[in-house]
Amino acid sequence: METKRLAIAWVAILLSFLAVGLISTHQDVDTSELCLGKYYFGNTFKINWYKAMNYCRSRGMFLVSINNHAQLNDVIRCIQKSGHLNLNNDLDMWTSGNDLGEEGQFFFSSTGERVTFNRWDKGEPNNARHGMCLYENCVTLHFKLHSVNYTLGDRPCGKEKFFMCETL
Ligand SMILES: [Ca+2]
Ligand SMILES: [Ca+2]
Repeated sequence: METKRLAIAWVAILLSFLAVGLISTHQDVDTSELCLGKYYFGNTFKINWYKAMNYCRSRGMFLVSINNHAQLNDVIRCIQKSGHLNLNNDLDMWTSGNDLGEEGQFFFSSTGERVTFNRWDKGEPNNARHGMCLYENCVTLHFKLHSVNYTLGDRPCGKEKFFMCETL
């Protein structure tokens, strides 16, 4: 009797593992459709930073983190490949960088890494004030033709912008 109960318990455990396996398979990203098998450039609609985080997670991905030159070069390749800059002179795109946890302490929330890549635009991050008590706590990658060359800056998190997701 005891053995039978144990067997049933084991089967139940096995089935639950299988179920979890099926669910995670379902959420797996089709990397063949991604730029460099890794990046999704969200340049068809603008959303605020929080929604960009949710959007990437809902696709089994993460809001992009750019913490070294290799990562930046891949991101730039994907932006160029999209043709976005053929039609637009500038781009301000959400990354997962933010100082929401503590003012002035910037982390990429998708990886948990501190922002160590010194790619800040001149005068950034400046935690600029917008209105009564709204400051800048979320990080974009910024490009502007003939002036800003893919640099980081802090912006108000509620502002709607393009974004990029990545697989980790
Ligand atoms: Ca800030
Ligand atoms: Ca700023």
